[in-house]
Amino acid sequence: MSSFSYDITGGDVTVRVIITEMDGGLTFDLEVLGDSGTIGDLNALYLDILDDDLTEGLSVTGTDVTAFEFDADAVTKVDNFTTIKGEVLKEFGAFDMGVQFGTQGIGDDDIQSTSFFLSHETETLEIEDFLMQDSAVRLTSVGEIDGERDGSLKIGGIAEPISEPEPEGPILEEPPIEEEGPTVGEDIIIVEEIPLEDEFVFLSDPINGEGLGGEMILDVSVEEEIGAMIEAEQPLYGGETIIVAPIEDPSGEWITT
Ligand SMILES: [Ca+2]
Ligand SMILES: [Ca+2]
Repeated sequence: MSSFSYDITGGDVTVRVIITEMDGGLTFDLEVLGDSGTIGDLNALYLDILDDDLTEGLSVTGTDVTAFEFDADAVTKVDNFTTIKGEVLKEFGAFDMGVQFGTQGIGDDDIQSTSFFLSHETETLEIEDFLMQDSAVRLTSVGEIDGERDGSLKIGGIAEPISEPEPEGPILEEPPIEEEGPTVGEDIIIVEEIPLEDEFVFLSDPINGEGLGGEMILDVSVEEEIGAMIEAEQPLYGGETIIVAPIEDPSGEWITT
């Protein structure tokens, strides 16, 4: 699931927009962040789309959506109370689409967050359609949280990702599993040095060895090598993970050291 987030900030208000690919369309999640203590009632989101031709065939659905407008390079308002005319229009030009939320003012709805789904009748929409495109929000009843809320705002910006777009799906890599023989290498964890005289020692497979008792995988050459080292009273693979059992009862309880 590809997704990216961007912020539109102005007049002490920040609106975060998250665009996520879903079912061939795009989900837009909007939130007035409120970090600054100033909020507003979300009235409309205006967007440019990379390919103007896509404006034919778009449709939008959402709980708070009360109207929308699609018209390449020509959208300056959805409703009279959600117009984007003024400085934002001068700076960014007319938009390709506008989506209106709720009703005017905060009497009926004070929308601090909302979502809608945008789809196209024939094309699959992708986050790239909106990445780095112009974007604007219209808010009314702007003011301090629990304060007067008597301002209004039109703010615009570029849909520049806050961080890199998320890759498609989670990446899960299975660790390689050794087919045969114990693994002796840097993946082995040092747990404890053990005295060797009275113990019967095998190297364990770090993936499969733990708690395996007699079922551990042993390479014949390693077994012989360990046997030779025990005979010669040499230290055995000092500092590496090993499984030990008392020599008098090698099939008894195995301890990972
Ligand atoms: Ca355009
Ligand atoms: Ca409202």
